[in-house]
Amino acid sequence: MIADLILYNIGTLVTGKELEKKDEKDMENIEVLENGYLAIKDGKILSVGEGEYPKELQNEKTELIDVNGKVITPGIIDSHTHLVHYGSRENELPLKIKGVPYLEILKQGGGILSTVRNTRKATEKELYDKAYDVLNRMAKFGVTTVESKSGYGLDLENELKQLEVNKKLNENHPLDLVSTFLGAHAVPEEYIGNTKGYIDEVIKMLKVVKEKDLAEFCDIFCEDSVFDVAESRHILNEAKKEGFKLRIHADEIVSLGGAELAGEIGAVSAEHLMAVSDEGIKELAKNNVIANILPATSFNLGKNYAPVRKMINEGVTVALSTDYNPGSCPCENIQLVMNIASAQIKMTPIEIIKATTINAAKVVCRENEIGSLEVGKKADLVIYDVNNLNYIFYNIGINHVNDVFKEGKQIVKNKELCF
Ligand code: IZC
Ligand code: ZN
Repeated sequence: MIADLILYNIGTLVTGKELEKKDEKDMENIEVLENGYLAIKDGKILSVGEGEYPKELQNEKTELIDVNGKVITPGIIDSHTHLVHYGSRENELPLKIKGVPYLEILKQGGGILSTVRNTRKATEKELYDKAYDVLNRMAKFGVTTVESKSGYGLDLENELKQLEVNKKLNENHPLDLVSTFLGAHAVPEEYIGNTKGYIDEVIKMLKVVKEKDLAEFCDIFCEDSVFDVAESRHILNEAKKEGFKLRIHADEIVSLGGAELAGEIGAVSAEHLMAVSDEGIKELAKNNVIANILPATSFNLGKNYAPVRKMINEGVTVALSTDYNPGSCPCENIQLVMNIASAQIKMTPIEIIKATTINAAKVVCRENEIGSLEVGKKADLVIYDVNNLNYIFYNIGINHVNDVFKEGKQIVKNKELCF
């Protein structure tokens, strides 16, 4: 077969293909090729290898790109974001700096509830335009797939409005979106003191969201003074009955047992885990729940990092994402997350690439399509303007991505969007 595009002279080609683990705690088990090539046809990987590319893949129509010894990885997957929302919360910054806790600001009617007020007032177009710009910037940082949650409507009309925006962005923007219903993100103002009443509403919303096919996952903010473990179990069980895949904001601030619940209920992933217990880590490992770690949130809240090395030692599958949201983590930059993971969590470059590619693909249940550069998968890839992988983690705080291809089409060229 003849390729549409061949990239050759790739100094370091992290294909992300999973190799057998050396032992249970090995998280560097992905393939890295030296002097590699990649051939692409119809948006998919046709051939990948080391050395000279096979000449039979090429004819006069094949586009050739000399990568000049630079580094390529699979497209980065940001598998936890609150992308679609309106307004911002910098007015809370002085409170945060003075030490007022995140959950206290929420209790006072700020935090998530402030974003809910703004999101309810916003039109679908306003939400769409704001999120579209963010996706553009995420693409420049090397991201090719984004998970996006609702959770700032907290009533049927406005949750659907957010999810419709997810759908339209997925249709119109080159990046792929994976949609999550997070109706149980907080108890809205009109239900304060009547959590049970709101949970009944969420369960009604689940059915409508499913009928309209607007979300694949159901998520919940299982947290002190938000939804407790019993309430979370109840909502997630109902979601499971409706056919949603499950994920949980678990043990972010207070150790409530969210990780244990994720294991018990068969969630795909548990997110945050800054306050996870040792027992919780064991449950994640035993039940193959992915730990989706969001270290820019720890950084921004000035809190501790999730015990990732402990999780890796216990054999837990670890992913990394931004948690982009208007409150705890207004960070669109996955490379900052990767830098923090290296400097603060002591993950190695290869572990971090694994956590943001194939493991993140598992968080969104797309590991058969994306997350590694293997024959038949989508040609989502990133070219970095560096000569070796370590450099990305050494020279921190700048964008090392030079070019991005989504399904074989170039969407970032020389650091600028080109679609
Ligand atoms: O808007 O504060 N943690 N949800 C759970 C968030 C952070 C988003 C927000
Ligand atoms: Zn979140």
